[in-house]
Amino acid sequence: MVYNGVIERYKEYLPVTEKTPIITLKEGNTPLIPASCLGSLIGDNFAVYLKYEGLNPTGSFKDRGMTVAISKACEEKATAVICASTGNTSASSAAYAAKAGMKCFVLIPEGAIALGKLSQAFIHGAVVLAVKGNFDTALKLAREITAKYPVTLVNSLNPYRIEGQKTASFEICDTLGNAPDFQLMPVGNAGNITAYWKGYKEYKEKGNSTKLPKMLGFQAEGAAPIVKGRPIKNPKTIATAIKIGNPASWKTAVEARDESGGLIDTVSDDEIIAAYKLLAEKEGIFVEPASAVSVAGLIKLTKNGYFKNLPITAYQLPIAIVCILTGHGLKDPERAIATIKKPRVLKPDLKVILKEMGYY
Ligand code: AN7
Repeated sequence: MVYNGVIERYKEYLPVTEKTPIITLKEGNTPLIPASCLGSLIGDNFAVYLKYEGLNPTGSFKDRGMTVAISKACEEKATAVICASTGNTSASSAAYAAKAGMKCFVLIPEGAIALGKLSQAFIHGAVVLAVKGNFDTALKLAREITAKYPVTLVNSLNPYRIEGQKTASFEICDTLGNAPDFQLMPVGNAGNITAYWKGYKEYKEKGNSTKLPKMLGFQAEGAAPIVKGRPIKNPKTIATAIKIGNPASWKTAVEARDESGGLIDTVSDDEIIAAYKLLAEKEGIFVEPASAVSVAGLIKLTKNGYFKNLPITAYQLPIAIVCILTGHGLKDPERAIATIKKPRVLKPDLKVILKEMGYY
């Protein structure tokens, strides 16, 4: 069967009708990859999977929400959209707006966007407005603009974004045959954890799964408002995608945590980089730093004994753990280059090269 994107696949769960023009780049249907190396780290009773959302059309999970937000904007005859963004939302909105023939404005915090994301917004023809300030400042401005002018906000405050993003939880259930026992993910503006939790609950209500996962969210130590219980004025982390000090969906993230019996914790930048390298070197998966947060969280909880102390008999084995990898590594090539040793430049001499390879 031809795959036509998340709206067609899950339309009975989405706020669309026959009248909705479907603007799609065939997002979704991303692989759930068994992580053998990470699995062995935790123990025999566990199976770890990676939901590789970096394989969406613009390289991040945002496309799931954007197809619904832009399709509905189109249905409502909008001609322009705007978002504030740490990068991925701007890339996605620019691409989907281009497909829909709409104007796209993006407000970005000056100097804080990874190169790949910025290039996407530019090449898709968005009007890129760099603001002196952080993401939270940019989002406030975007909200003010959309309250007064005929421009549709496509940040995750737009409920259609959440609706689209919840399809990732449906895919996980469809692939595993049930919901996982634990789901780990990064938390920035907190729309995605809100979307997954909504999706898991709806799928269970419809009888498509019999359980709900514990939602385990992670923020970067220097940008952890939910963990600290207060907004952070100057958030700091190398994971620029989640450098957010006052998440818009704070309340619903806390609900997801508490209703599921999960947690929201921090990981340090060093832990993020270690997980980033481990994913690339041991699992063959290149993600951006914010996405490595899920795996950094998994390693942290494993070290803390979180999984060791579980009442194993209460579970159907193996216990399924899913880490969400939200964005592709090529989004932030500069971070990858900064993380590795620079290659030495060699003479074009066979002996010299073979020596470097360890064969001579
Ligand atoms: C790769 O693009 O907020 O908790 O403006 O790009 O739903 O915000 C991006 C967020 C995780 C956090 N991983 O998701 C934006 C933006 C990646 C991201 C998140 C983002 P939310």
